[in-house]
Amino acid sequence: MIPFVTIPAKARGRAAATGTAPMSAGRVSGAVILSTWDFGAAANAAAFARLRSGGTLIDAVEAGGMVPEADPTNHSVGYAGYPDRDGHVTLDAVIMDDAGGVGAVAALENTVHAISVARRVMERTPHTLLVGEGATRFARDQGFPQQSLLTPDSEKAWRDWLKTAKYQPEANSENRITRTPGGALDHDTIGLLARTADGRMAGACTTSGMAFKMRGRVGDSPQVGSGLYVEAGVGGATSTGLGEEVTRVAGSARVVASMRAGATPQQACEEVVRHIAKLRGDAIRGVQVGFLALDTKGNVGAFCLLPGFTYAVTDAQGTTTVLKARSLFQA
Ligand code: SD4
Repeated sequence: MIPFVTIPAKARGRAAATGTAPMSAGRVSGAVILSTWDFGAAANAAAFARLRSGGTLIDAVEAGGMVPEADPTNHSVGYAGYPDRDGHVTLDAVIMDDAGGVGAVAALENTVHAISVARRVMERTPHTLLVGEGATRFARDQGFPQQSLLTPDSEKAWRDWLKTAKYQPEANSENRITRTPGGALDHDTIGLLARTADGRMAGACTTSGMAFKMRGRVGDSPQVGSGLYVEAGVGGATSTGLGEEVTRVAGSARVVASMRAGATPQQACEEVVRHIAKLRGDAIRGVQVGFLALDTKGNVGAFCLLPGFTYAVTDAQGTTTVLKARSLFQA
């Protein structure tokens, strides 16, 4: 892991390095908050603030996920997410604690805070996952406001894509837009893991999924064991990148299983990435997949296929460091 930038006053906004919003001092004993990408720094700040004000771990990871969901400059989570190939923005999210609590939504529409709807699924239904029209109806029933998620920017990107791709389903189409395979704009789902001094943990993962996907496509993010997994006494893991490659191997559950068997979080992340590479061979050329892991002692792991995956770690003092994950392949 390569130190990238340290942010003692927690950052707000998309780029951690440019964050300026200071927060009052205060520590949360034993806290570690870990999230995907540099914009995770702002999410971590919100999660840390929630813990510091007496919130639970679930309150914290929900608060963290809500930050990129509301960010109009983030085109892969929540509001302003890139739409599917028919022009509908559909959101996927999951939230999970280490006591068997799980809630998720997939293909949710017209609702900014998918992570909060996922939490309601966990807390107010006997189910763990609601999808599509049913998820959207549940969001309305629960009082979440109806709002179009498509913005002029995301609509323009979709219309440009339609001209070139001619409506053909395509994995990894983000690379057409960013031209930086592996980087922050290539599949920038947010996955968060949080831990407190007592070794308890929770996690959240929220995304608008693959840009210009087929209608109805759901990736790894809302699927327990793929985009997120948390287990009491062991730790948690979350993923980002091309979801199909994670789902194929139930990636986050595999990371946690490795840790359960004695691997460190770093070893566990490396094992699953190497497994995907071996399993898929040429099929994953130019594809980004990244994993983060956190064990109950607060040790962190990160590994990915391609260079460019960054992540944010916040400690008990509330200091956030953005790091570059090591990758299996060079550019
Ligand atoms: C998914 N991992 O749906 C998520 C988000 C993403 O391109 O990276 N999309 O596959």
